[in-house]
Amino acid sequence: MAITDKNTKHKVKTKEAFRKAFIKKVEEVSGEDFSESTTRHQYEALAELVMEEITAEWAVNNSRLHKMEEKQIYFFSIEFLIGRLLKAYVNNLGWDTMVEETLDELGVDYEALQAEEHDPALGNGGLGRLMACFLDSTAALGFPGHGNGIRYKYGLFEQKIINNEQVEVADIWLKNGYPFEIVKPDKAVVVKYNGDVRMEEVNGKMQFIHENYDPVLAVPYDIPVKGYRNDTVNSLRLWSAKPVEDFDLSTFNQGHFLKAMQRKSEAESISQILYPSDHGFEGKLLRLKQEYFFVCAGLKRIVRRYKKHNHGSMDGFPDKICIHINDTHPALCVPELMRILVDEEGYDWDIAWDMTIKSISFTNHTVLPEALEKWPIDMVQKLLPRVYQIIEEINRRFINDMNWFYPEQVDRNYSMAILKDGQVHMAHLAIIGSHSVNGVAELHSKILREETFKDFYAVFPDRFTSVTNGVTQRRFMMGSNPGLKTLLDDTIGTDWKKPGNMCSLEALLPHAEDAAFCKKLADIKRANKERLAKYIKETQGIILNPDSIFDVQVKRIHEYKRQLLNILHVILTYNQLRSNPNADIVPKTYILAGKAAPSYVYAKEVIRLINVVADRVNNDPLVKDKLKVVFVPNFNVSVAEIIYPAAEISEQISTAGKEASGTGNMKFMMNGALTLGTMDGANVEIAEAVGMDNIFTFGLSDTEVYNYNTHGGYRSLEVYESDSRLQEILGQLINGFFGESAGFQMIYDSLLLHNDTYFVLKDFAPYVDIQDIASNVYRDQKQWQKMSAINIAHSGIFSSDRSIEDYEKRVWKVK
Ligand code: HBZ
Repeated sequence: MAITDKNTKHKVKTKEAFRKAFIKKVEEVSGEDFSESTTRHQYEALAELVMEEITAEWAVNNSRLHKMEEKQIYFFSIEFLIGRLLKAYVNNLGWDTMVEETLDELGVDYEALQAEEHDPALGNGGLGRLMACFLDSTAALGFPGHGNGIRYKYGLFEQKIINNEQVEVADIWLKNGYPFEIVKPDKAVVVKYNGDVRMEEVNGKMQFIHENYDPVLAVPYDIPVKGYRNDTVNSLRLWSAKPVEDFDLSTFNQGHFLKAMQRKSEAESISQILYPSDHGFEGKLLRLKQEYFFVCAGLKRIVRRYKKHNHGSMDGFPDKICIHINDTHPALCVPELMRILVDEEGYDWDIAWDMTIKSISFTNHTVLPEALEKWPIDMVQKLLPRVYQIIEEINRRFINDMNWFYPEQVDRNYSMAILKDGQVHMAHLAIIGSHSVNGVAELHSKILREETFKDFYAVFPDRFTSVTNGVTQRRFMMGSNPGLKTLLDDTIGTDWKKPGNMCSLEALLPHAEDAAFCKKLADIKRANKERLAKYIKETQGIILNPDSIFDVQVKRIHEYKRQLLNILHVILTYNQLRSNPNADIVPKTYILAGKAAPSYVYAKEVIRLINVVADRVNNDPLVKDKLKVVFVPNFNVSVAEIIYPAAEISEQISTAGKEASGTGNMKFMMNGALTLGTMDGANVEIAEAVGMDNIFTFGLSDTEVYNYNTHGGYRSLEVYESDSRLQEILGQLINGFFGESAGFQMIYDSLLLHNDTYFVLKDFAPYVDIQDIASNVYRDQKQWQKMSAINIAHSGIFSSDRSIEDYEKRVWKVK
């Protein structure tokens, strides 16, 4: 039942209709009178009403899709970190005021109701969250674009901090059901693993027969992606693995019950768990199965739909379909599409290859060598025998062509092979099989061209492009910072909220000089800080001083992101305050959060250090109110939405050249925080946008880091020996200062014995200096608020609407 006024063409949601429908729905889901209902029932009722409204529009969109009038974009990604959806749906439907007012009148706590939704953690961090922002923007701009991934039974672990250490707890996100998905068993497909391939002549043509394989059923669950106040509803399709038959009956009948059950659990294990590492490649067979699983299932449905529309033919496929692969996890799209075109559709190799390249585009998200996917050849060959043969043929032809065109560069040619050193190089496969390769910020794309993929760039210069990331302002600004949204509406009108129009925020610039406007901006920040302080008090029992600067670093814990640099500086401040408790310093609260991969021992040590320092500092009466340190456990999208609006300093302090883009930096900026960071990733573009006077930058440049690294690194011991502050701090890490059992030898050794790979000590002094400068600017609140306003005014280009428009123009060319 859609809540509509039947007399008008447009859907009109009246408050009264909504109120009645809501009460009725609560009574239906609870079986009780409304007055007896729980928050859970109220959540379920609102979720159902929202879904009823959206699915009606979804059906219309899907039938449009079947007609293939427009080119369709498919995002293939092993992660989609979508966050809670209820409020986003309500806002995108334009129901927000109606819902807020009605619930208020009914005495229903809307925030508590929203908190009933389990935040689906189907991603690790940046790469997965980017996909969610892109889906939101694609729908907001009215483009037909859909996600294709895996419906993990367990998402990213829940992080608890026990005795200062990270403890991982399973994330059972589906335990109470999930109201925003629709399972489509009729659209299930079979994915084939293992087995043998043989050739057979059929009607005078050689055919490849794949037999004795292990079949797994891929069942799609669709989640609607509703555009902001328009009539677009796209889909996020997540695949769940099931055994083809629940029991292998023949085995079962022979009494081999355990074997039958084993097959079932082997099939189900494919979509059981999200791998919790965000920048590491582990090479596990199960992960390879996952990669082929969503690639094979996704392509099957796309091809089936296309052929249905195109009278059974795949001709013209690249004119209507873009397959966009999010890093290399879906790179098997290249051989799988070739397999479909050559083996199943009977195209000649060259034609099929041309179609494949034209259909596929590839985004790289990191230059860290440990994240590069390289699968052992024998693993791929055994698991995917026919796909492997095709990879071999792609590789053979590629090397042949290269040796033909560049006979004098045979070594270089072989270094670009897909198959070498006994491994399948997935990035090479992705580049060779795509028409477009992009990095996610200007600097990152430059590093791809000049270092990581420089040989490929020399051969395919036209394939390389750059699209700077963006984030959806509808979740991270309008949704999470309603005070700021209202202030902007009142100051410059509401047009900035229109999809694709966020750059019109520049109209704020003249107001940056206006004391009354800046006062309002400061009041909003203050209220957001109080909201965060309340959350931290309730969840951790720590009391924050909202008059202190909120200095925030929230992101995955990784050596290259240098949370260590941050905490070493906190220790320095603590030491300074201990020796002079009356020092005239601007009170500061350091807020950190983030998960470490469970097997990443060093990152977990950093978490322990942060928590140990926090314990010590927060319990020392000497520094009371001047210095606080909080590690917020279980950082996820919902926690992020409370933190970003409350931040005043955004810490973006990665070793230059390592952070491909960063997207948290953008979320902070659009909420008025000032960036304190290195010239890395998209920080460089933030600096360009706001001007060097409105950002705090420090540290080595990417070129300096590169030069050190190509000359064997730098001597961290020299820096240590010349800086007494570092000597004291590093000494404290190992001399029992933080308690008998709280030594940090591993961190100490990494900095001094192993030569400080991430240049923490090298950047320490400039970091301390820039922190001092930032604190001093904060003393001048007028200046600070002006800088904050300028940051907001220039944040428009970091909307994912802009990113999607860039992809459209540079890569997909949908129009
Ligand atoms: O992707 C992140 C980048 O670190 C971040 O700078 C960027 O903003 C974001 C979105 O583009 N990357 C990841 O989250 N993960 C990976 O890049 C990755 C790549 C290959 C793997 C595992 C992780 O095997």
